[in-house]
Parts: sequence; structure tokens; C-alpha cells
Amino acid sequence: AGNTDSFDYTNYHTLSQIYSFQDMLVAENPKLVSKTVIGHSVEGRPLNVLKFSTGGSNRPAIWIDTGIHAREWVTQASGIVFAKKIVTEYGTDSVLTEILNRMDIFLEMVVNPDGYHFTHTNNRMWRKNRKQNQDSSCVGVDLNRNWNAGFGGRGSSNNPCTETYHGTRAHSEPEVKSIVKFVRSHGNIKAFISIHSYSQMLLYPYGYTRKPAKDQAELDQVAQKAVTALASLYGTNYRYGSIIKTIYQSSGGSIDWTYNKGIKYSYTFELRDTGHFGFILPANQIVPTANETWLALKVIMDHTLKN
Ligand code: ING
Ligand code: ZN
Repeated sequence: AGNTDSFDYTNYHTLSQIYSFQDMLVAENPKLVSKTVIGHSVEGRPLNVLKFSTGGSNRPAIWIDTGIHAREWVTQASGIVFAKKIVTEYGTDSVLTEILNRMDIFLEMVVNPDGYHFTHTNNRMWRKNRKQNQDSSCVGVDLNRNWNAGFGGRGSSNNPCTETYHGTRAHSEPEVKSIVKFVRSHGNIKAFISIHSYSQMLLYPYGYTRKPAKDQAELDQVAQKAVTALASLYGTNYRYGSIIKTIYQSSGGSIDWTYNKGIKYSYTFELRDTGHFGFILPANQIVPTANETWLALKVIMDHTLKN
């Protein structure tokens, strides 16, 4: 496709197709969308972030990422749909328009490009990045165990051959460090939403401790509203709650770090389904999944705007 109107949103795409989509969207919407390269992956691929902004300088911002885990293909595919929705809904959807009149949205659609490429060429079930670990022939660090929040604790592994290997030290991986530097230097991010699959859950901190987040009551109320909005479209049922109580104990995750840095609205989605297809979700579910998730995202963004 030579433009984003004829892009096929109903199928999965290679990394280079996603990169082309990003450039087309920027070229078609130069006043609204720009691309920044926040760093490079282990294998040297660009870490692209799309910025959606209607002006101002360093406005309060929403961060959304997809694809931190390579095999969770419906997330990168949904990221593409979200990007297109933002440009089409600005000026037509009152909620999104209000949000973008006062805040910026940053979207990193492929946090783990090396892993994503590897799922197309070698192993569809690859999760981690492609770090060549020292003193091991096993490859990869789990990018959602590499953050400095309970780093190295239960629900992560020091064995490079496991799927939840946390790496040699917190923020050792360029894919993580680039986001850490971006969040720190921006300094005005109000919501940080990291999107995974699968399980149909909306999760908030913490994953590394049973200690409730100090904003637990508010985070829980917003989550309830968000999953209600999500279900309103096709009836898809989501559970919600803290990571540790709702899915499992997990240390070194991104939203625990962002929450501890003061980003109150730190959430993780686990998109469709509940295990029937799992990571291999049929492509005809991409657009419905993205559509329902978008309603939940707008609830969180709208609450962030008003608080
Ligand atoms: N699930 C997440 C994982 O990294 C999670 C669950 C979310 C853990 C947020 C920690 C923080 O294991 C998947 N499917 O990857
Ligand atoms: Zn994941």
C-alpha cells in the first residue's frame, strides 16, 4: 500500500511494512504526527516512536507501547490501528479531540523489533529480545523483567535460557534504556500504558510486591470503567486488578517502574484471547480487538486529562 487508507489493517505485517506505515502516516499528516528515533535495538534497528501533537511545548503526555514481547502479534497490529484512529478521530471524536488539544500521545508500536523480525523469519513463538548473553549459548532478555522495580526478584529468572531472564542488570537492554531515558527527559508523562497479549486483563501496579499501590482505589475505579467501555462493543470480558493478584508475581516490569517514578496512570493490557488461539490470534480478530481496546484506552486517557 502506498498510503494508510489502502493499508491492510486486517492482516499481520512484517517489520519493514510497519516502518513504512509509520513513514506514510507522518507524510500524510505532517502537522499532527512526527517520528522520533529514541534509540536502537541490540541488532541496530531503530526504535521509532510516533508523536501525535497539536502544538504547545512539552505538553502533558500519554505513552502507549505495543510489541515489547515479539510473539504478541495482535499488539503491534493494534498499535497500527490506534495510530490510524488517532489521525481520523482528531476533529471528529470529541473525547480524542479534547485529549489532543491539551496533551500529546506517544506511541511505540514495536518496542522489540529484533524479536519481532525473528518471529517472522525463525521462530513464531519468540518472546525476548535478541541479546547474545555472555557465558551462555541461550539468546535474549525478557524486556518486561529488565526494569528497575523489584529487579531480580520473584517472577523473573537469572537463567538466560528461560523466557523470563531479567538480564545482567536493570536497564541493561537498549530497548528498555531508550524508553527510560525518554520518560526521564520528557518529565511530563501522565499515563503509561504497555500492551501485551493474551489473557483479556487490564492490570495496574504492582507485580513485584503484594503491597497495594497508594492509588489502588482510583486505579481500580478507572480500570472498571475502561473494561466496561471495552465490553460495550462486542461483549469481550476482561478481568482487572493488580498484576500480582490478577495474573502472577512478576518483577522488573515496566509499569511498576513508571508508577514508582510518579506516573500514576500506569496500566498494562493483556489483549485477546483467553487461550484458545493464544499468541496465534487469527488476523480477522485484529481490527475488532483494536476497536474494543481503543474504547478502554480513551477512558484512561480521558480520566488522565481530567485529573
Ligand atoms: N504478560 C506479562 C508478562 O510480562 C505482566 C504480564 C504485565 C508482568 C505487567 C509484569 C508487568 O509476563 C505477558 N503476556 O507477557
Ligand atoms: Zn507480553
